[in-house]
Amino acid sequence: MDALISAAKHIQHYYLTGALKGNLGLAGQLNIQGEDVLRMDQIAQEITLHYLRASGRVIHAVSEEADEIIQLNPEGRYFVYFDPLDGSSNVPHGLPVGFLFGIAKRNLEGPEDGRLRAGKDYIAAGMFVIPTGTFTLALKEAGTWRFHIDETMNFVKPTRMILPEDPSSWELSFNAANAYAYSEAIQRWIVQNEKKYAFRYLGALAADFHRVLANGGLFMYPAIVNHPDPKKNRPEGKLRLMYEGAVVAFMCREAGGDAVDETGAPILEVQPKKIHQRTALYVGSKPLVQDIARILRG
Ligand code: AFP
Repeated sequence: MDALISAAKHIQHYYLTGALKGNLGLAGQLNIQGEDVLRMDQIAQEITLHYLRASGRVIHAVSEEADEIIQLNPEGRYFVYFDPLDGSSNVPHGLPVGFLFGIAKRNLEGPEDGRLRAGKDYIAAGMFVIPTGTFTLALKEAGTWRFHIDETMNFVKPTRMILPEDPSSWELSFNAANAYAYSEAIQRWIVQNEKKYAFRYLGALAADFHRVLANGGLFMYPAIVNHPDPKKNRPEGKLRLMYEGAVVAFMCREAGGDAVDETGAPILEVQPKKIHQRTALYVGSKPLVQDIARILRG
């Protein structure tokens, strides 16, 4: 955890000062000094790997930014699955991005085969919303907690997050511009429910889920199945299972909520077959997720 917290603080520093240094551009651009601009997500990746490697505690890591599993220390105790800078379309604007992670522990009872873990086998999952200085951490069977950064750059004052039962604060969060391409069943659900709740969408999973966790409601990124150009359909969903879907599903479960995929199956039960596996995602207050799950199961 210390390694991840140090990495997040370091990334936050770069992000806050990045606009001044011209670091918030795209790779391949030049800044005003004519130097190559390193993409923020590449910087975030390097920072995170530095701290994970230095900790000596991590056997291997899976990152959004790497094609293969990153082998670190075979003698380590943990597996870390992370996306150090999620929501990159917000970067040029200096708006919130996420650093999402899930942690699993090696088998301590026998040989360890290094297999990819499903969300139900994570021991912790969390997210930093950068550069807001908020950190949400869920520990297995110990709840979901939100911290705020103080003037000494420490994450302090944990508050337990429990999804509110009263629907008056609930929000819906999804990319409304895609709704025409969702399945007919999900389109019908939206028409029946959208007027009951407020609608919010920032385009960065950590920031959008941060709100849903506090206010209740539903974040969804459904499968795209009705695009007029069938090549643009995403029947498997857009978000990544190991370091997006399972991470928020884990935090949500510990806060009393639920999460399912496009088949209505619990996200935490899905066994990843490959590191960058995609998933559709419906996550948030139990009554809404279970209502959707019933529809998805048909
Ligand atoms: P990027 O990191 O590629 O911008 O994707 C962010 C993300 O994976 C997730 O954080 C958002 O919830 C989702 O994609 C937003 O996707 P749309 O831009 O299609 O709404």
